[in-house]
Amino acid sequence: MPRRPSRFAPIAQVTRWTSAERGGVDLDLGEAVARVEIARDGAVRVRATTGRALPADPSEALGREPWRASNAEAFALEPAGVALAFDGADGAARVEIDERPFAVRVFDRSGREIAHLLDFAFAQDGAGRVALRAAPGERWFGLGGKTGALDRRGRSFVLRNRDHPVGDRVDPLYHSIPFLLRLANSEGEAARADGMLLDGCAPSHFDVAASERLRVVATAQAGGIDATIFPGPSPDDVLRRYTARTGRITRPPLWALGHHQSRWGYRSARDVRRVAREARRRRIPTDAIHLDIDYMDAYRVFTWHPRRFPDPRGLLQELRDAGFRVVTIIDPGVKVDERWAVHRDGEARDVFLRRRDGSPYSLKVWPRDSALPDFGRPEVRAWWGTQHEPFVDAGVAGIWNDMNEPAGWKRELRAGRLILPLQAQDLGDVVASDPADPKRRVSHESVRNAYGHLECRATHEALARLDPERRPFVLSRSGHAGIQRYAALWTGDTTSSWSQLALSVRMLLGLSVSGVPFCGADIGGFAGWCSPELFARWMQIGALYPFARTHSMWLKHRQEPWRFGKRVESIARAALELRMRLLPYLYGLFCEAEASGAPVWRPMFWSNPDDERAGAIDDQVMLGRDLLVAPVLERGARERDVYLPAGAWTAIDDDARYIGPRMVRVAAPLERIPIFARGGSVLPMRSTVRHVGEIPEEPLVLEVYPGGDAATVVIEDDGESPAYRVGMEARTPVRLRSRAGGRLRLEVGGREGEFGIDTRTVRVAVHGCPTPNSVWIDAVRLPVAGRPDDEVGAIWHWEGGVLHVRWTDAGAARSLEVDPAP
Ligand code: MIG
Repeated sequence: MPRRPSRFAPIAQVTRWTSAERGGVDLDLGEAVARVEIARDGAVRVRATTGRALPADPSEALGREPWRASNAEAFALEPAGVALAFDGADGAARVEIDERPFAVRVFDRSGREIAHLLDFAFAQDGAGRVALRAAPGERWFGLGGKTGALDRRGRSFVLRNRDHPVGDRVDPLYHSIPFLLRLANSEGEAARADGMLLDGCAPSHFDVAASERLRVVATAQAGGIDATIFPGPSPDDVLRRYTARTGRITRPPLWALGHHQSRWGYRSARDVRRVAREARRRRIPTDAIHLDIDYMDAYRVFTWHPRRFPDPRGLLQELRDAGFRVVTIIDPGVKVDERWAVHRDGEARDVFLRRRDGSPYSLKVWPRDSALPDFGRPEVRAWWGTQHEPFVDAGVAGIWNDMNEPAGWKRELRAGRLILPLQAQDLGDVVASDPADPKRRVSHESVRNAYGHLECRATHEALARLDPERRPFVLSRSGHAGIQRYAALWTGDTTSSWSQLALSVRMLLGLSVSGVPFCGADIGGFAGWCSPELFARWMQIGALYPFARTHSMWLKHRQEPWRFGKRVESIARAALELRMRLLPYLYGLFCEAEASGAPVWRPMFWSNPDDERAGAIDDQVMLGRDLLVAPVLERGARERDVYLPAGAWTAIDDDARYIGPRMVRVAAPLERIPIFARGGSVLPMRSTVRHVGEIPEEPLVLEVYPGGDAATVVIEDDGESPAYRVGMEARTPVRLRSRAGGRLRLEVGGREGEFGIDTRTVRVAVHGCPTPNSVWIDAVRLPVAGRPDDEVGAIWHWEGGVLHVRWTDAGAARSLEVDPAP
């Protein structure tokens, strides 16, 4: 909606301050008030607004976790000002408030300034603005999946959820995450990271040192200023604190980590069956099939087309038997249709958004005129959730929430199946419930960015309620800070182009550092024509997206992995088989995200914040701590330069070893995506399967890359239910001690936890291992190729630089020692 620019009046000074309870200080700013608080983990929240009412606590972005107040006490500073300090086991911060002009400075435990907020200003229409100092040399990341370079510095961004095709420079797009992660490298000091959330579900604007080189200016269109500073010093620390506030993902069901096959245009049950059959016949690992809007009856949500999908329950059962889960799309728009129960019921319960004058509101979406639920009210969310019951009951495994910016149009053209939106419609005069205070009606615009988030909340909570034995899976296009609690995000309508393949990597890294670990882009690109080569390259990296879904638009050619010829089909198979083999490692990363907020995809600077070269790289990805992925993103390229940070790195396909930091040029024939394992790592893997429900031939393989020490925990559970939360999981601690050319020791601890695992064979593969002199298990020297039923239950053999040890695993602790040849 075109808005008149707000007229800002600056805040001059603090006229009075008083200690607030629970570790804060209240400031009287004349026309405005502010409160500054320190949480027990060192996060600092600065709220300021005109009028008397501070922005609500908790806001919708925030988890249900209450603010963990510290006992910081305010004290006067000489000659003027006020300070607040706290130092505890989980964190520390000191805040100094300048009285004239009003400014807030935040210092971390070591006394370094990590934020300097100044130039607070407010407008009569409720808008608020604040500036942050940006020192030279700092990099600023975040704001979700924005286009352009991963480092946001030097550009301005709008955060207003919008349905618009992805373009290399398009802004804004579907989701809005007003969170920035700053990385400061200063001469002679260790690098440090910190973060800032500008909370609020009103649209906002970020000028990231674009108009002024040393200043980031954040403007919120409504709700005043609600900024929280999250101290580091490491990027992991920042995300741990940020997600302690905005919430974390819970473990997805294991099938959701498999490959999803989707297309706008799976028009009938027959079509879907055919896709499923082909995937199995061709051994293309696939766990889920998505049904786009085609399955519905005249695009009415929660319906099935009676002729094209006559027996959904039967279809879903049949697919389930073949190892596929089905995810159905649900748009928020409810067809305005007096003869249809869902709409009638919604009307009767007054769940839909209305115009300011109280009249019903509708906009055009696929089912023509549609009404939009007012998700800010808990009873509306509950009503929406209830609509899912027949779907869950029929066996639908997950829900895909599209069009939830929300999107719709004013005018359209229809010709057969073709619907051409002509003019986007904004919800200009629509009123919505304020999610932070549902009794209050506010303009939709002022809470717009939370719309899709709230829909996903309704959906996630409904799935958890309707089927408590299963973990919910929700996929969303729109989102807000905190969306990770409810849904995975995908990047929307991309085009099949090389530049958008590269862009997808940056967008997903952007989302990852913004607290959304479960994210993906349409493999192959949504619109446009995808060449076989592009598909092969897209699949190679797409199979390593945290969320891996092949999807495309109905007007284009079919884009299943077998549509591009035999060669590309086997490339796709290999890529997805690698994903299947990596599943234990990948699942471990999701468990980590649940426990600490750490992203699954990490930019190169993540574990190397001091390495300035790493900070500038956004065409490589760390999949967790130990795998460096260098996708090929250029047409025709058959080699690429890879930046390897300090340490030893081993290519996982040919075991070639490199020592970083250095740039290396590696071969990348079409069949290859260069991937390197960190020296000093143990990757839990398994043999491939066609879907995660299948029992792998080798359930656990520990791939060991010597060259340093490592500690990890292999986590296994039923992959399906939330029972892990009450202890139904198995945790196996693994430690590696290894030095170049020296003796290697791998300690696999005894299995802990309630989740039972049948006795099985575990294989350990030690890469880059010279012919061993001797191999010891639990201090017993093993004969070469002994029998599996030997007393220690272990055998070994050596082949091509890799030592393989197999043992019987009944959950007891084991240690492996390898003595290199003299
Ligand atoms: O305006 O449901 O981004 O993935 O296939 C198009 C049809 C509506 C947009 C989604 C896309 C989906 C499509 N939807």
